[in-house]
Amino acid sequence: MTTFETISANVSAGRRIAPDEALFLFNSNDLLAIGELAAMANERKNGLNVFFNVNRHINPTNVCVNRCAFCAFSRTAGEDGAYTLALDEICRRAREAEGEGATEVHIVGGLHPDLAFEFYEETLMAIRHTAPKLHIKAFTAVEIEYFSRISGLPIEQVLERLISAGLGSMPGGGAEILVEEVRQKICPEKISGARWLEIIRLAHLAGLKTNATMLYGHVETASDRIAHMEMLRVLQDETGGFQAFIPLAFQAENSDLKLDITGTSGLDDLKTLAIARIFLDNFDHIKAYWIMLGEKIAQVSLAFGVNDLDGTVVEEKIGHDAGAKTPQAQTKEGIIRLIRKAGKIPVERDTLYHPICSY
Ligand code: V47
Ligand code: SF4
Repeated sequence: MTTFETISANVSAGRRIAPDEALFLFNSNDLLAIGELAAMANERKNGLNVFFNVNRHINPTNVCVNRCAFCAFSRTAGEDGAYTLALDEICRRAREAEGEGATEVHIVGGLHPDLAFEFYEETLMAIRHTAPKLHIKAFTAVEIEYFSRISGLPIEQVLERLISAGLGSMPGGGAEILVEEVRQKICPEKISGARWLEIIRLAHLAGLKTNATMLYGHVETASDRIAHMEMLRVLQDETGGFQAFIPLAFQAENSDLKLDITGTSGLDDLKTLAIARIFLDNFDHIKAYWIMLGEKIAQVSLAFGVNDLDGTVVEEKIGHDAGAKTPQAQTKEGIIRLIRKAGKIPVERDTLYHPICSY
């Protein structure tokens, strides 16, 4: 029989916990006990170090043919508020980021009906030319699949060409909840969960590191969250290509999902991050994205198994179009302060988790 004591014994001994044990934790409200287990699992991997990076997000376009029901960021071409940045403007932002000490640019956008695959290659090449010190983390598995469709090239060739053009790694977006029944409700036009996993698998085989996200706090159940994490854990066993797992707290404003909620609760946020740390024993990093969590919950999460705080960001559209009340940027000093005041050691990292400097 599963009890908290049997789970605790497994985690203490460094044994992997089973999906039904994760469900037991989701059904428990003993947040502090769950947090203590997660903190133990994290300290074993990372000690007191908490990573952060100095980065800038750029969303080249919000025009998207998918129009996922949860997404308040996307627009149809020609609609009020639709935008597409010129290549010059993308480069200007990248150059500015590099000048301000960023080491990474994070680029994701909508699936534009009229831009050719070559535009994305040119974007990478132009950034590499204009801001050569920046690592380019760009394009979700959903975008990669779209590039394959619009170019007629197989996924392997799309990845190869993007890598040649300067792609350094991929973010973890587009995963949402990988369970098909949930996807049909929140993003029926999006690639299936199985296809998302397959593209990430091919990216890992091509030598790219990626992250994995989980959009939670909408129609999904605790079992769906566990099934999602289980699929990631299986793929990670095979490829080892995931760096960080990032739960994304759903921001409910301006979404077409008619839900009776205004957002996730602090208790659910912390429990989800802590259970992720315990369950995903083969992931080195659990990242708190303060944009969606709020700075205070993100800071408290450092005592609940989290070891990475993302990031300086500078300009954020996806969460803020959906009502996020956080600022759009953090200074490096602000992040260092949040981590220090949580009793941890701030470590600036590059995208691939090489330490740059401890504070
Ligand atoms: O895929 C969209 C999510 C993702 C909403 O890999 C929403 O380092 C909450 O993936 N409420 C894009 N989330 C952002 C993303 C990301 C962010 C930070 C770091 C990394 C990384 C990746 O944003 C989308 C979708 O899952 N999203 N709408 C919303 N209303
Ligand atoms: Fe498009 Fe991504 Fe928004 Fe879905 S979540 S509508 S794919 S931008």
